[in-house]
Amino acid sequence: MPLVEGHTAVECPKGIPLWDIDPYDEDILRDPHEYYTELRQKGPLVYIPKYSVLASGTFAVTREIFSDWQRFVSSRGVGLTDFGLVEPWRPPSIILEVDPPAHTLTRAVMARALSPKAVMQLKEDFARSAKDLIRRLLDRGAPFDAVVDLAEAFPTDVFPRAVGLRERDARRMTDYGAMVFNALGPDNHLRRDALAKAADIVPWITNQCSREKLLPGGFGEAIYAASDAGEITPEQAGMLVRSLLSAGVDTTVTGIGNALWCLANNPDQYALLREDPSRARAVFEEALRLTSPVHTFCRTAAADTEVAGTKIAEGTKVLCVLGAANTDPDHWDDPMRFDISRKVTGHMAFGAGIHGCVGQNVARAEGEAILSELAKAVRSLELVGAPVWRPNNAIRALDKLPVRFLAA
Ligand code: HEM
Ligand code: OVM
Repeated sequence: MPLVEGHTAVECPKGIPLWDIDPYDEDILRDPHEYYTELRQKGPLVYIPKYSVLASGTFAVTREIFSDWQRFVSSRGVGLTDFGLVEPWRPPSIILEVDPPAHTLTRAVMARALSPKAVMQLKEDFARSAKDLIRRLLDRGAPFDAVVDLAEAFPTDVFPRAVGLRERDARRMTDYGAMVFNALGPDNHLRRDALAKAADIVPWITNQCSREKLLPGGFGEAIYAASDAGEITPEQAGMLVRSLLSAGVDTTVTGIGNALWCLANNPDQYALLREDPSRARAVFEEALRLTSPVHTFCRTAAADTEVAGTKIAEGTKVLCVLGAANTDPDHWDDPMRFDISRKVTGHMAFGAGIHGCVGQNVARAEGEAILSELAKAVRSLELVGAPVWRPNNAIRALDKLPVRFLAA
């Protein structure tokens, strides 16, 4: 069987549309909503010949595929490469890129390290850091780029401390996330340019995952405690710390940046947040739904199967377009509206099923901390230039968000 983008080439299944589009075109990655709409309108599954994949954009079918780890596996990679056929660019994640039974234990260890109690203990530190950062931005008194100076600055301050990293390098941390997510896409410029930085970044990241680099009291030590208890090996503990550094920085940077973009564009909703800063959690959640920081993850069909009446051949890669599912009008009322009062539970920005984001409470704690301190200290946030999006094969993130703060 010939390969396309590292997976088995498949024919267009009978009865579904063939769509000549490149979902990884940089213009689409910057502004995906027309693509999302057309994808859903064509039906629950479409065939994209350029990459020889299926794509799913309706809420119902995307959730069905994500919830069925037996038919739609992660162990063959959650990007376009089929790990059963082509060697991946780095050793696979032992939590994201495995299926049960291997997944069960590593997931349990990670879930314990990131438990609600562990997250609760961080709240004070997150709030203090958020307050200081907003105060410094107000004191500057001039417009600034909310991507670099706020969305990146906050998680790259609090998250390394939460993990217990002795060393800090904000640039390598965010670039590693961008690399991991770009690597999920096809062999395009984005992927190549990102992977060109691997020689500089990967050894640094690997080094931070060793036990000697971790301070007591953080997520890292909690993971190594499981190796002391004989549940996992020390090598596996290091790999789980690598997962934190892969998944825990660029995602929250993007979520916070996108939430600021939503608020800057919707002053009426910002006014609601200012009235009651405890709405910060709802603001963050609705921003995640509307902007889906991780726009796409793939699954691979483990055997011949059928979804929504379509026959799917073993080895088929399916693009699960979370951004499209989260704005499906068949599931959401007025989906393009940023409405912090809507019932947003069940959105797919954190995925669904057994791989659903294990760090979601950490992400929410960060979002809540920064947005509630913002609401308390900033009367208005004004756009002073056009926002610019930064294309990435799996992340929908801003590159620039020029804003001005007025003190409350
Ligand atoms: C899994 C999104 C923050 C760690 C996932 C998945 C999504 C996601 C969609 C599902 C992957 C799949 O099913 O293939 C996000 C978003 C975040 C965020 C949008 C921020 C707004 C975090 C943070 C951490 C984290 C802060 C670490 C503290 C992980 C890990 C997995 C995961 C380890 C793999 C879980 C598994 O496979 O069982 N995330 N995430 N994430 N996330 Fe997050
Ligand atoms: C990992 C990981 C987990 C979630 C997301 C992610 C693609 C990586 O375990 O390395 O980014």
